[in-house]
Amino acid sequence: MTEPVRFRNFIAGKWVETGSKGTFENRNPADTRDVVGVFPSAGPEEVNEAVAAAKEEYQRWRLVPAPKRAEIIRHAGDLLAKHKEDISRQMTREMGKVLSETRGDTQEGIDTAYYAAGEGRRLFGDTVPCELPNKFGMSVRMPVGVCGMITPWNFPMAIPTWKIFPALVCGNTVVFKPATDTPATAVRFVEILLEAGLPEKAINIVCGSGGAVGNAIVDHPDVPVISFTGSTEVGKKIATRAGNTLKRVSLELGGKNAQIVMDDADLELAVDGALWGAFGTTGQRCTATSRLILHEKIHDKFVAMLVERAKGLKVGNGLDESVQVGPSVNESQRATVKQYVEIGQNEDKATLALGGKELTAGEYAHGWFFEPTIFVGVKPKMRIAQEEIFGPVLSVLKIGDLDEAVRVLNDTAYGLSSSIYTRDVNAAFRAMRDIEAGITYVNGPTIGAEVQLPFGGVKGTGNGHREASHTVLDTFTEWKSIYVDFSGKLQRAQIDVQAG
Ligand code: UN1
Repeated sequence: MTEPVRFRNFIAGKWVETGSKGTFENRNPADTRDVVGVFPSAGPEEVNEAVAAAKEEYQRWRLVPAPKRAEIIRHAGDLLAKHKEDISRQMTREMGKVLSETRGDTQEGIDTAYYAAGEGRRLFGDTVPCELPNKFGMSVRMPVGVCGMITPWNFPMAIPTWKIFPALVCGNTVVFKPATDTPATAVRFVEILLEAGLPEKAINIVCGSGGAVGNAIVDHPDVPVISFTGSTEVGKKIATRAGNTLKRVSLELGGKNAQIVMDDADLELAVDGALWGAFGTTGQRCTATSRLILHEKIHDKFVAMLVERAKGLKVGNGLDESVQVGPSVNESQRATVKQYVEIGQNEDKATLALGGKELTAGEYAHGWFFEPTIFVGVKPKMRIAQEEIFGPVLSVLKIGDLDEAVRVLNDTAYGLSSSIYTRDVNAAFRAMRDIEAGITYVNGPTIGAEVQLPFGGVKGTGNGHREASHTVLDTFTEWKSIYVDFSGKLQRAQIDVQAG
């Protein structure tokens, strides 16, 4: 046995191997005999050090012209592109999704780099006329300071880049806590930022648990912004805690996304969409299709087509290019999936049309595999139609018309992504208007958002912020209104002056 690779945190410009809370191991979910690395487990001491360094650097970085800051981000994009294959392979080893998807994840990071770099020459504000003569008014975006970034394991490269690239272009500095399931990809990302020329103290990575590192970042008085992607439960705790120091908190939380298939839809196309939406990334996307809402006229035919296709999905180690569905990320995630299948059968009394079991024999013996699973006969109030499962489990519901489809789709605590398959343009436009979600696809699955459009959701999915697009800038900048009076005398606004 070779010694596992030891990874380090990067704090206050130095790589540090030790953690005040010891170390933690990261294992390959497709084969847990494979140790991806050993990581320092940090705590509040390291967070304090990281925040102090980021705060100091902020005073220099904010004065670097935005186009210069953006050049570094563009270069980071070039480096991500150069190392795309290695990064993606390590990501598959670390969290299990198939290679074609980890390549897509890295590509999303590259796209985000170039998009954010373009902002270096925009960061638009307004110029507006003033009430008084010889006076000029404008609004400008100012950086906020040290940003605390707490990121999940399901998009280990894309999601950190969604937050960190725009924050840096805006002139902020960063303290980054990645998920403990995907620290290797996060460390690689930090190495790339440094290689691209980012000042050392502008980025700090502090690996460790949510309780020790995450809370210390959230509580820190010198961190004015938190950007978090993860579960609704944790998001609520973060927002509540962060209220004590009046932080701005951008939350990207859970989903219970649905695909509607109307009776006039192209069924082959809709089956392709449902398969990809439900079982891509092993259902571990916040945009995953976890409900399928079928028109009664096509319900039985569609279920038969879908089950047939889902049966053929190849489950396995994502490093094998022929595999389509990887493992759950860890033991507890697979246990959650199993628990929901039991709820579906015993409590909800839905009908299992496919799957439902852990895969444990032969090549699956050392990983967290689960069969692609489909429930039919699901009713809107059942737990498997309401609660986020984050695994390869699809709940199928039957409806009679578009109004009912939209009502059922909206009847959850979440509102991230949604989809409708129809060839009726009127139905499509009504759905686009009436669906309560941050993202709606017409004739496409619920996954696959592009970086130039706002990403986020309504209700329990978030708190009104949007990542990606130019909308992300609202999280990482403060508006400042500037008035320049060039009249050479005191001019008083809001004081009535008699005409003449
Ligand atoms: C997520 O699941 O947290 O839209 C992000 C998509 C991807 C991003 C998903 N571009 O499916």
